[in-house]
Amino acid sequence: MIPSRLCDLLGIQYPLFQGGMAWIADGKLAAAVSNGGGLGVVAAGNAPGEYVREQIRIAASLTDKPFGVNIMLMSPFADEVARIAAEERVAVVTTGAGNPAKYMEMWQGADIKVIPVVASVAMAKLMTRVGASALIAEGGESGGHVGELTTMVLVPQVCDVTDLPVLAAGGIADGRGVAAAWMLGACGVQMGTRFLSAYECSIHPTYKEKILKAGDLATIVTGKRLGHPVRSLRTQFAREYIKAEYSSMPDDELEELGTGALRLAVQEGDLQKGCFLSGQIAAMVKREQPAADIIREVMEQAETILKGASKWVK
Ligand code: TUI
Repeated sequence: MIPSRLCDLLGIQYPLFQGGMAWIADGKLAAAVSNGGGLGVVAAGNAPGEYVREQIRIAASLTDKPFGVNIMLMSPFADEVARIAAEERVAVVTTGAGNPAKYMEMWQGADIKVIPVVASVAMAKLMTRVGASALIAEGGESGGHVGELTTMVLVPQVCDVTDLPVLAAGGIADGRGVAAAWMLGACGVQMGTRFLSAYECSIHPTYKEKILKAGDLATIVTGKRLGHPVRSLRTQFAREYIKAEYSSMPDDELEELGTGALRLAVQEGDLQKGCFLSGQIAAMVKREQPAADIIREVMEQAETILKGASKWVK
């Protein structure tokens, strides 16, 4: 067992969160992760509030364990989803792609533990000041919307400016990554890409296959010109998007090119027009497994490594 303040804080068995993957992390996946002893998270992504409420209720019907909701703050429905999370009294709200300060009071009033993703030291300080319960320090190895810093560089700097529990995210796929996160000062981890291969993850079979076959250089970051860089698999869509980004195409047309691309990847497996979000660790995802087995395997490997760590010093 690897004891963690996070387990005491949230009443979970393992200090391991499932990332709030837009269009992917539904009530079924979140419940499977929570039933496996981690913290499952329903992703709101760009979906309207009522979809999110439905998924929260599906998760609640499938597990008695705590689970969370991830609110993507760039979503046009962020206000609505933020209110619904409070109404449904989920255990945890995680946030991404922005600053959730304006919702903190409402969530705290509903007894919700707020655990924002931070991609910088400034945001870590601000979130500590406004009453977050823990922080997720996510490096740019992760899939989806990425910040500037790597996990290796971000996690210790975040740990240096907060007394809150810190989870490391980005580039973690197995027990070695978890053990490394502990060495950097984290007391928990969040994994997204590794859960794409979970049996309970209902993405299109083409998406799963692309992840299982991915190599070390399989991902690419697009969208820098528009100010929201996104890491995804290097598919035809990603290559064409990069080309357009470096062309004279106006910003609004470029924005248009990406619209609906996440849904096309997740639901249709559309390799031409879909954007297959993935972290850099895709190459380390090797087989389909139940979510509970993923969690157990990762945490057991981490425990073995951490127990043996003293052999490195004399
Ligand atoms: O949010 C994510 N990953 C995501 S969001 C997403 S959906 C999307 N769709 C289209 C375009 C963009 C996104 C897919 N993947 N990860 C958490 C994360 N948060 N990474 C970086 C940040 C972040 C960035 C800036 C957190 C706070 C922040 O603050 C900015 C500010 O307001 O100062």
